[in-house]
Amino acid sequence: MKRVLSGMQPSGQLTLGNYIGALKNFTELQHTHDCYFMVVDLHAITVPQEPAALREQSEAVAALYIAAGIDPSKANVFLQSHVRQHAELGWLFTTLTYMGELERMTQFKDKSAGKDSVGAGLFTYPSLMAADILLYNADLVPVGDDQKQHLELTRDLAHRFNQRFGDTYTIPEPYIPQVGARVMSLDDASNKMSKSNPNQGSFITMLDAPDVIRKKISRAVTDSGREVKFDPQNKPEVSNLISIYAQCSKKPVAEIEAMYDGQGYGPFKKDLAEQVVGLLEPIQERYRDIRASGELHSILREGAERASVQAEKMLRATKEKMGFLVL
Ligand code: AQP
Repeated sequence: MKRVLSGMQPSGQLTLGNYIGALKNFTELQHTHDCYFMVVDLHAITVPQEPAALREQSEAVAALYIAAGIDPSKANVFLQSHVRQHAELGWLFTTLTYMGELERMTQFKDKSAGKDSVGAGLFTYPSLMAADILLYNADLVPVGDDQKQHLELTRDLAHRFNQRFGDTYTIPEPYIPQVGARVMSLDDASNKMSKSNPNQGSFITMLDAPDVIRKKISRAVTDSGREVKFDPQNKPEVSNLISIYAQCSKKPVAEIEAMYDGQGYGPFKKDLAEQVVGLLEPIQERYRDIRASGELHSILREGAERASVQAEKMLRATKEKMGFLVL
């Protein structure tokens, strides 16, 4: 069975972008692959987090994984910080990564833009991400389009390690959806939807109440025209909303365009909001049940125990090859 690994940062509430771009794929892959799905809390602290919020969001992300359909008896669900090997292998891979490679990363450029000072961890984040993936010798990594560059670096680092120290790591492949790989922000279609955007109206979270979703979609930026037409070049905002509609309703884009032909944006946005509410409401119900059940901690403990066994094997093999005295 091929192995899958992916994670999401508890740096806020998961968004519809996180769901469409990645989480939805997690739930599909668990039936055919040996899956490891983490909450990457060590990554989240690469930008400042309020401790109580970090703890709450870590639990919320794990509960949303399960509410979205990940079955913890099939897939390993755990927090990154509960498997200590991540931090250790992360350091080893930091020493194998070149400064120039990290300087080229667009996520670092975006997140550090305009800031007087940023933590060194934000810069070395891709080395830790490489370690996360290679620690389990993953074959496949389901991610949104924004993570493609980090995954390329992971592949380069795996090659580099294998060449320098002997064949050890599988070269992982990205698994990026054809449609919905980059859901854009509701207030500015030139930026991707992000959970840490300070403008709450720019994203829909997976836990937003139905009325909040309706309000956010009614206020979503469109253009001065009235044609519901998929044309990302000339109508990026409307095209983004059509993509979301297509993902939620499973209807082809052409059918959506035909449904709203000549009607303007009002009826389209109204129905889009109902589509999103219809997608998220059952997930939210399961989420509340999971949080109330008190089972989350034992699921996470068991997931981390299973993941640690696998992680320790790769860490030992790596250390031996690099010349550490492993007793
Ligand atoms: N807008 C998006 N469209 C499609 N996929 C997306 N992903 C993120 N945003 C979109 C995918 O979701 C997974 C988890 O991402 P992450 O939490 O590790 O960090 P991120 O990519 O930086 O996501 P955010 O929401 O923008 O978080 P913040 O604001 O904290 O940086 C990844 O597979 C990502 O590709």
